[in-house]
Amino acid sequence: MRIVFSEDHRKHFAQGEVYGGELVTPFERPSRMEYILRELKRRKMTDIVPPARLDMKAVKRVHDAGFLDFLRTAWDEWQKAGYRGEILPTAIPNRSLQQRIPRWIDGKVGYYIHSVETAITAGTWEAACASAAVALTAQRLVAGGAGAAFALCRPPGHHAHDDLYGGYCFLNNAAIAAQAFRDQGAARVAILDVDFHHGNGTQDIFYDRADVLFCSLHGNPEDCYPHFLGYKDETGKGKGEGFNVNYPMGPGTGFDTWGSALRKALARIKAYKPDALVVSLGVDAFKDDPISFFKLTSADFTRAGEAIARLRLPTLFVMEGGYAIEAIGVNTVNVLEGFENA
Ligand code: FKS
Ligand code: ZN
Repeated sequence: MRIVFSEDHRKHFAQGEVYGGELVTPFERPSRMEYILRELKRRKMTDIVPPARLDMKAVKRVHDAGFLDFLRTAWDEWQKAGYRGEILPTAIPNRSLQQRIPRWIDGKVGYYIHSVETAITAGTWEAACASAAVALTAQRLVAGGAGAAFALCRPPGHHAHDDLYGGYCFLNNAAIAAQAFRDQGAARVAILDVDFHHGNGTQDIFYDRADVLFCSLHGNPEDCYPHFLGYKDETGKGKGEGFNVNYPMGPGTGFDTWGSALRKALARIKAYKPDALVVSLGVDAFKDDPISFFKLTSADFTRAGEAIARLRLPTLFVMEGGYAIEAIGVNTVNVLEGFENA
């Protein structure tokens, strides 16, 4: 399988994540990529290429222009304000407050963020752009007939909305790639999100559209992040009614339950007859993941890859989460190998 990867992911490494009232070293850290690359090498999956230059027009198909300006200039404005730390919000325009975009940087941070664990630092914009370029380059390979490709993206993307960041995500790599398939002639695109966390950003971006089907397997939002989206009764709106499918599952869920949700999602995708499939591939459904509560084993990830392969669709895998870092390589590559060997 062709793999696309950029070392520029390293430019995003915040020192702090807000977790349980502390500032801890972020779970989403650069070394995650090293574990995945090491395992790819060990299994002789060495067809790894760097991304082409980022096509910003493709990013603008999904993201709001003001949001992109904000991400690009936030660090400079934060410096100019004289702040010494990383960018974290103070006030957020929840419920009864005005939804206007303020002039001052603190106001803009609050306006464009949805989850405060995620800090922006000096290289965040460049790293996020490199990650989107990785997704778009791998998307081109699949559109060009490669059959499948793996976009080894970092930072991840599925929690980013058109104009909101958070949950370690800035640009929605999977959504940008799905939209690129559409813009290059695919009539219908399906997105399968198997990350432990609901892909709230991806859902929201395509919620009122029938040309992109979104199916997500994740922890029940009543029990875990992102808390405020990902319920079963969110089925799409307007033309998009019926084209959003959530499979929330509770603490302790193992492959018996998860695998049958996967089968249902795959059946829904098959019935949709998409021209391409984008898989938001997080491996935090793993039993030892430090911030999740599913119980998948490493072998289960191979089975998931095999099941996805049975759709026989042009498939783009886009890396999302996974924080049990000694196992992240094995689990990720198991999905890819399961897919290839099916
Ligand atoms: C747990 C706190 C959880 C945020 C979790 C973000 C998850 C990110 C992800 C992604 F794929 F985007 F990286 N805090 N007590 O894994 O979904
Ligand atoms: Zn996740």
